[in-house]
Amino acid sequence: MTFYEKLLTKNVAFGVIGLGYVGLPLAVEAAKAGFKITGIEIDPEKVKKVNQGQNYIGDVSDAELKQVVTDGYLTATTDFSVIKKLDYVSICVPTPLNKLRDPDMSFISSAMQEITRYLHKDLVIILESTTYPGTTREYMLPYLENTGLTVGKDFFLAFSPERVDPGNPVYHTKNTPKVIGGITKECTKHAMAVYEQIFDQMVPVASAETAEMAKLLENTFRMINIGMVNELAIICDRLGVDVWEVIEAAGTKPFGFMKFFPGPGLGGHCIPIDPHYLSWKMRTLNYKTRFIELAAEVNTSMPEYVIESVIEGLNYHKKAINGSKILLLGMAYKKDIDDLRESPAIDIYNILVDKGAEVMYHDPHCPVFKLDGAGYVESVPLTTDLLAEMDCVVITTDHTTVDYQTVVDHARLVIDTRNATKGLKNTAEKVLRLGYKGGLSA
Ligand code: SAJ
Repeated sequence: MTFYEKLLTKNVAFGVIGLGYVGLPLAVEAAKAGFKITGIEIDPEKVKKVNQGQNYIGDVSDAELKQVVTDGYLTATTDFSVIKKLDYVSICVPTPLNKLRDPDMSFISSAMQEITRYLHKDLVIILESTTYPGTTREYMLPYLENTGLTVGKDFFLAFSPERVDPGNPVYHTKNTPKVIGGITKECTKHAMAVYEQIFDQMVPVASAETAEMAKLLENTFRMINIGMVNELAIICDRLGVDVWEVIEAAGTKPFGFMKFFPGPGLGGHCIPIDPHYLSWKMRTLNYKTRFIELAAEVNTSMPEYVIESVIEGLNYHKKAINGSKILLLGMAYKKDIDDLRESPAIDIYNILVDKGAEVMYHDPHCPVFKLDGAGYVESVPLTTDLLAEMDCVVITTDHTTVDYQTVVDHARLVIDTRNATKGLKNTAEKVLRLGYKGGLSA
């Protein structure tokens, strides 16, 4: 049976390495498209859950996962040797930064070592993990060509960036346009052949580097604009202008503008991380990516800027941070999710503790978080008595389920880094909003 005949009859064996927030949704969508999928996952707990049809990823439907597993379309294993029998394998492993804020390629490297061990004729390999431009050609291809096989002839290699937006109610894996670029045109064609049966819209581009750069542009665009609007908050604060009103007013422009909002800093596993893959790569080519470095500088300075507001607010009440009782509302990196990765609220927590404050937090989505050194901190129940006891309440994440009018009514001082108290009553003497002190100092 030729490759294309196998394709038409869906007799293509598809593998996904890494069953996380990217890999599991991809595996389920491929299974729903009629492909027999093998999930290759190093965590035996995840393997066990998938094989029992037990979901652990918010964006995956429990019923759909159970269905594709029961119908035999999706199985999971820790055994990489299944690659011998696969026609396709997509790599969906983490690409974090290491302690020096340089790319940590260890996850891709281990996947490549395994794929190389079981590489065979006609295997199609697609990398989905966000990485620096050149990874597919310079980092991954040598592993494979060391076997003596030739790319674009004996095997096919492409890059197709994941665009999963956890919790997005509209855009999911299947209906988000999918960029894809191969090492050769033949690679793009082979990689597209299956993907176009899984995703609603494919966007083939000239090369793997083009696809790698497209993804980095998407997230660097966000990081830089958030940095710009964070600096605007500092500027408006000094000018005595309400930055939130400025942004809403500018947002009425129906073209050529996109709203971003200031915040306590930049969290998450994409936006603060991905641009550093580009700046790292350019450093190796002796080029300084000035916009990225500057935006990173502004974004990472925001927790300290929030602390300045806390000091200003406590000062108004003739209090020092040292010995004050401070409640952080929200520990997750953005609202209505339970993800703590790179959350600026954790930085703010640590700085306040270092300055001698008695700090506690309430987050309905994050019941506990791990301190850098050792130990854990648990979320406290949010009560009016607790609010009344606090010298300062900092709104670090604006989860929808918190009643901010109750917070303002019972707290003595509120530092609002998310404009969550906009339009509420009794804010004048109590609330300092990021980018507009208004109130206290007016
Ligand atoms: N943030 C601001 N101001 C803003 C927007 C975000 O301070 O105007 C902060 C958030 O509070 C958070 C961080 O930036 O701490 C990142 O927020 P995000 O809204 O970018 O959310 P993420 O990290 O979940 O980003 C993902 C990305 N998806 C992928 O990489 C596939 C990103 O490309 C999406 O644009 C984003 O979701 C989204 O739009 O929700």
